[in-house]
Amino acid sequence: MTASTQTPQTPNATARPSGAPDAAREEMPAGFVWGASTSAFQIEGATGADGRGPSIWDDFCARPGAVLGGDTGEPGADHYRRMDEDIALMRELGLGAYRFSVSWPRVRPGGGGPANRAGIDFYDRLTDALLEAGITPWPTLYHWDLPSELEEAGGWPVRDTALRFAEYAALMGEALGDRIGHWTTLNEPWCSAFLGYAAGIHAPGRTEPAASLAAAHHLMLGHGLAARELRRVCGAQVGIVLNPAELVPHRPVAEDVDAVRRADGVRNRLFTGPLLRGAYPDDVLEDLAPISDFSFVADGDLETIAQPLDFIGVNYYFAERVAADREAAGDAAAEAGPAPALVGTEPAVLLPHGEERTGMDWGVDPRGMYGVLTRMAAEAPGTDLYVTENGAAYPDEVGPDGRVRDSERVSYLRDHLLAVRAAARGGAPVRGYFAWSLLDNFEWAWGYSQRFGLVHVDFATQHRTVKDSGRWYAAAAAAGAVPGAGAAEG
Ligand code: IFM
Repeated sequence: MTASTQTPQTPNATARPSGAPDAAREEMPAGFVWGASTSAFQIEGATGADGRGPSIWDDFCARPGAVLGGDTGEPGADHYRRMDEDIALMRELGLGAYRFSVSWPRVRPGGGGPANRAGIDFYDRLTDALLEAGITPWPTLYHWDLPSELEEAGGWPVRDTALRFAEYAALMGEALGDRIGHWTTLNEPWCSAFLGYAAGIHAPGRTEPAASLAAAHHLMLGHGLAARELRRVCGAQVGIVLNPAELVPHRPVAEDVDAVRRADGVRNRLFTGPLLRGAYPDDVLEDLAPISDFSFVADGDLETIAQPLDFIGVNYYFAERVAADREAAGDAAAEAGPAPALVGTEPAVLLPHGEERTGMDWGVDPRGMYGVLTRMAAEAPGTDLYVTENGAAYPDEVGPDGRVRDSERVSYLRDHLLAVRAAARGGAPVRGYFAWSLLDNFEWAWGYSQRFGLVHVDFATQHRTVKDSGRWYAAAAAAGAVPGAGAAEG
């Protein structure tokens, strides 16, 4: 099957699809990178191919009730076998860069031990094919698929996992480093630590608050060690991808404002403290003292974690309101997320923010994008920022005419890109934007029920159809601008 040929218009500067930048367009800064992101477990499929080992997500999917509909990493978007078709789609969309993740269990199946040449070859071919297509490859080393053997040995709560991660980083640096300009170590370590080891709603599905804090520390230690290894073997730019939370008090009262401080401590400052300043914030250590004494922090760890960052990746989807407790949240309490994800901040509850909701029931609030970028710019002065993920899930369908009219996604992307532009104009050094996601894919505990792609994937046939949002994004990228006003149309 070839990349979608059904789209009635191929975007270019003269023939723009509806909703594309026009006279009211708003230009992005010169040199701005327009990309799209994916991750290995979410799109590759081929979980048993060519010597790939099992990961914690394969194991989690096999647990009854863990993933909606019993969905698994198969078939994904079958990208492992359709890489060429997908690169053709990226060209069709005019992407300047493609952010993908390397599957650790594909290239080093046991986490430690021997490398798997066939797995490395896949990323080698992907890198070459992207470069040949004029698309800059942006690999992420860890997007949540820890090799099962390492979880059996204790997982991220155990220091050894960070050491194995650094070895794996060196392996990939040696394999691809001559062609990679930007590496990212971890994707959203907050999710790995707290959704995986405290809330238990992501792999490995553990509900151990103390272990989740050790996991957060060892993830960051792994980042620091990996950054050193990458610089040693290939000297490329190295960054990390965070998902900073934009938190607002539910009510303008002292209790909710303090609940924001506590939630911000675990969601944001637990990571930015060590990464940017080489220290855990005092109030966070105090809030978390009943759970952990942080004795897992060894001499020298904080210096290792605070490696200089060439850039920071920022993933933003939605903002949240914080209420001091369920009583303070009132009727909204019914909407609260899973309490264990708020390790150390209970009884505070997080609530969706914004009138409009996406398919994930996430609130739509582009001001939060402006907020996280300007805050990160202030906290890490002089460090380049990239929006490494942003997007929305909607229940897209291919119409009888072969089109996917996803005007809500067009609006979402437009409004968030305008917020990015406002942050850049305000002085935040935002150098690029990667839409999440290139393809519809496996949305973790939600299985295949949520579609984030610019490109629709029929998971039964693997047929790809560029959505209206994909054509809109292509036109925006070609123009280097986003519409300034006007409703998005299908
Ligand atoms: O699909 C995920 C991605 O893997 C990490 N960031 C958020 C996305 C949407 O939930």
